[in-house]
Amino acid sequence: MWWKESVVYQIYPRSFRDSNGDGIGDLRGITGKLDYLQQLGVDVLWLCPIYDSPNDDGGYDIRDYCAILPEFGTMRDFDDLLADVHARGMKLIMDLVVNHTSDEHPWFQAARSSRDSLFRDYYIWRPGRHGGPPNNWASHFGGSAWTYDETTDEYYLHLFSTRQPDLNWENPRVREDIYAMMRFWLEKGVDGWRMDTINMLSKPPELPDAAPRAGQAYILAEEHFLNGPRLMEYLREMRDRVLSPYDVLTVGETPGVTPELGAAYTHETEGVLSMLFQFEHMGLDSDPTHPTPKWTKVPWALSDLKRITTRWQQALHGQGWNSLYLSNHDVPRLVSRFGDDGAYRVPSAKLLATFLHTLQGTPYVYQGDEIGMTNVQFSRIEEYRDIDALNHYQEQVVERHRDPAEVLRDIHAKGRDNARTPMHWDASPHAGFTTGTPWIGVNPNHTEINVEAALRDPDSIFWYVRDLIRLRRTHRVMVDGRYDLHLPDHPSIYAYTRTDEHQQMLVVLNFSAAPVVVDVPQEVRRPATRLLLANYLAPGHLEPTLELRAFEARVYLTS
Ligand code: GLO
Repeated sequence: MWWKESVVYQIYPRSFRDSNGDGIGDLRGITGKLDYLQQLGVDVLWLCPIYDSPNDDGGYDIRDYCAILPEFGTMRDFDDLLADVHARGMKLIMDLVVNHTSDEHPWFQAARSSRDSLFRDYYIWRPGRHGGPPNNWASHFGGSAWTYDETTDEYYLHLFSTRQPDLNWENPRVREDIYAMMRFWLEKGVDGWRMDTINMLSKPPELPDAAPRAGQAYILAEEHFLNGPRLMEYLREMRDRVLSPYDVLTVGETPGVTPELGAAYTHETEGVLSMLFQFEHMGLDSDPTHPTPKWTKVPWALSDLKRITTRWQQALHGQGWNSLYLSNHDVPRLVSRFGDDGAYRVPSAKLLATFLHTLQGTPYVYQGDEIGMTNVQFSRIEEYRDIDALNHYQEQVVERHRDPAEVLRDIHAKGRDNARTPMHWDASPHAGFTTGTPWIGVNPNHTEINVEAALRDPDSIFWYVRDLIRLRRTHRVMVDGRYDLHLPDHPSIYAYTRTDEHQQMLVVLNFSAAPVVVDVPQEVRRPATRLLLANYLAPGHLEPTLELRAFEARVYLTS
């Protein structure tokens, strides 16, 4: 499986690089930066949606699955990009967004025109109940998951924005049309998909109410729409009917998946996906008792990160395959969230990269993380673009009269725009992203944090990540080695080994700003253990006692 040896780089096209000065990143912008990506050493690119879309939700609302959004370029530009990627021996995967379409998709236009439309059943319609929506489900972006449609006097379901109606996967014609669309892209030569919210496809047909919760009119009914009754059947059908003749990577976005389910979905022989994105560690710094946990921020505990990571590493070893990620376009910047974006930005970003690249699984680098980009703090809500943040503000400030400064604090800490500000190429006014006016503000710290500066500095995060990627290519144990946790109860050190029949790799990470002295556990003290990589200058051999500085990371190898 080629994708077990790969490192994926995620591109948010709108914010990567603008080639024509309209302030919006585009396909030619990406093609122009392939040398840079190749220099980093990644071999798979994942493009967030580039399809024709009214852009209500950053392109995750698709109007035409087989056309390119004009702001991003043309199909010709796409073909050129794909050819150039392949010519370099790299691969390209797309975003598959098939839980829902845009409300401007011709299927939905037809569906909403009449109850007798041939496309009515492409979506999920229900009559209202007691003058309100059909059930108590909440949308991920706030409010009810149902919108009333006057023309036909029924409600349609949307787990996301009102402009993202959910497709009805029960309908075999929907599935056939999606499969045909997938074949279109496969025939062009794409190398796979990241599958958006793929474990939401199957809803129980009776659409039961979610268990009520005090003070909440609408409830995120995850117990009903995640991993639903026919999900495995649909994914098997997709595998057998579409994917199996092709050697592609599929990665499912699957919130609410346990390691046991994860092992089943990604199983070597019986599985339906190459790998998946589990979400347990994304909830580490949220208050789960709050009605909308994702907007809360609580201190996170290293013991939880160890517990979650260890379970996933062990459950999938020899069974399925992990994806490794700490960031993406939906969550804050990893260094701001799990590291220290102040005094220890560089060492903590390197420590987090070490963690990401030395576990078992396929690492995902989100654009800008390789130079340690940080969260952004816009001071006015008008500067934000993300529908989720804008809805949250509207609900909390306008409808519930909460203090605007407090709500902006939530958005600073957790908002998706933290990851969506333009990529920093250089120190010039728009960070070398565009010659025009960027669609969203550039983080002011680009004068210090940018690609040009990183390439010039031999100690930069960029070169460190490049080294980690190289190690994966030259050390098989990073791909196949079994994971074992050491010092399980240490409050600030995360230590683990990766072991195969030839080698053992020892990773020791100080996840705190305080220096720590730690005795190396007996079981990993082996003669001739040498230092492979570290984020500070460190002795070349493993000593019985280690003195680790703030966010110090060391990787040792025993052959
Ligand atoms: C995560 C997606 C997110 C989209 C959503 C709707 O859940 O990556 O960006 O808003 O899935 O398609």
